[in-house]
Amino acid sequence: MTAQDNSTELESSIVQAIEAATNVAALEDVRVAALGKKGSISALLKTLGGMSNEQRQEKGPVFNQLRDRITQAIAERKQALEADALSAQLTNETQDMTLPVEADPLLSGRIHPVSQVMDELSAIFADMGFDVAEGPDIESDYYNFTALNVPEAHPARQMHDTFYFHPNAEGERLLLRTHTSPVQVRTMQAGGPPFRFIAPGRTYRCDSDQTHTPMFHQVEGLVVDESTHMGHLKWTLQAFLAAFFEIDNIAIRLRPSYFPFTEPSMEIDMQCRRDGNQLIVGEGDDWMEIGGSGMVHPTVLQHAGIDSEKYQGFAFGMGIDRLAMLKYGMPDLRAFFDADLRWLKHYGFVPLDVPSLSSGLSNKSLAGK
Ligand code: 2NM
Repeated sequence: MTAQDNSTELESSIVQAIEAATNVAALEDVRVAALGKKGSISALLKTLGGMSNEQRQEKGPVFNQLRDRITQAIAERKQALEADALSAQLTNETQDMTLPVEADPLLSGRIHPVSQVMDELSAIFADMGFDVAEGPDIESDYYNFTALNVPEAHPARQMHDTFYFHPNAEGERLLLRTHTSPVQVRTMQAGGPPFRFIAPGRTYRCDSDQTHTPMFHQVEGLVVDESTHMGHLKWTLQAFLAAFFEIDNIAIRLRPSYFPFTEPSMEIDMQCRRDGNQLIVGEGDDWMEIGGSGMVHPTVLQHAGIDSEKYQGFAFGMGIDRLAMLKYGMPDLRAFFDADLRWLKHYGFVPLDVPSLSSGLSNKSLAGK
């Protein structure tokens, strides 16, 4: 038999072995048997040394190409096996989320304080007759800015504040919403007045330091009717803050400010007292800023398809992460998103303690166990 015939036969037997390998370990054995130091292809290449110059010039390229083909075939088979293994794993490890809770909830699993506070917010505002509205995290420039009366040259539109995507097929640059206000516009467009709802959710700004994370959570509220006025706004905020901080009364102060989507616009300050490192809400004669608010700008109502001659309303926005820090005494915002199980065990909530106004918002009786 010539060396040529020999190599053809060798190739087909190795290719067969590659195809027969059903896992990465078996394929590795095939690779070592062929390309390893003592492998069959290595042995074939060694025969070049004993050949005449003429023979070697003919067989050299043939053997080397054979080695390259086998190397490639093994790499391809490896990729396919790894893909199969991953999809098998993904199929086998699915969880049936509809199964009832069986394990003792005290054993593991805690509700993140942000989720807890979102549930508390929803319970309080639901009690005041508010619906909960949601919308997409990925937004258009129109819903995030234009519909909200944010001018073209507003600093928030600049790259350093807003996360923009690359332009899509239509040349449109989508973005990660910088506030939940687009949800208000979408919700108003989808229905008709009167409106009374909150929009809690994730928001994104290109900002990262001790007190800012690039992803954070906001709750915004909106009430629109024929005679909604700032007195309603002030009562709503006061009632919300008292319920949230689980106190009888709290003074608030609406301080003149500017937002493009409201006129007039006011910062919301709440009464507090500083005692060393501790902050006590609803007592004392200090103030702490907790959010922004105002009467919805007529232009925003018009973008939302609402007759701004007939209807008016108020809106407000607050940071959920900050509300959580203030209520539950967590000092560092960045730890919220570190996914550190020790932190979650310490600050998290027991899953079956669902906040409600009747059973208590923050039932911490089982926490820390
Ligand atoms: C804030 C402060 C003031 C706001 C306005 C609107 C909308 F869509 F109705 F115009 N939603 N939220 C608003 C107003 C948000 O956050 C600091």
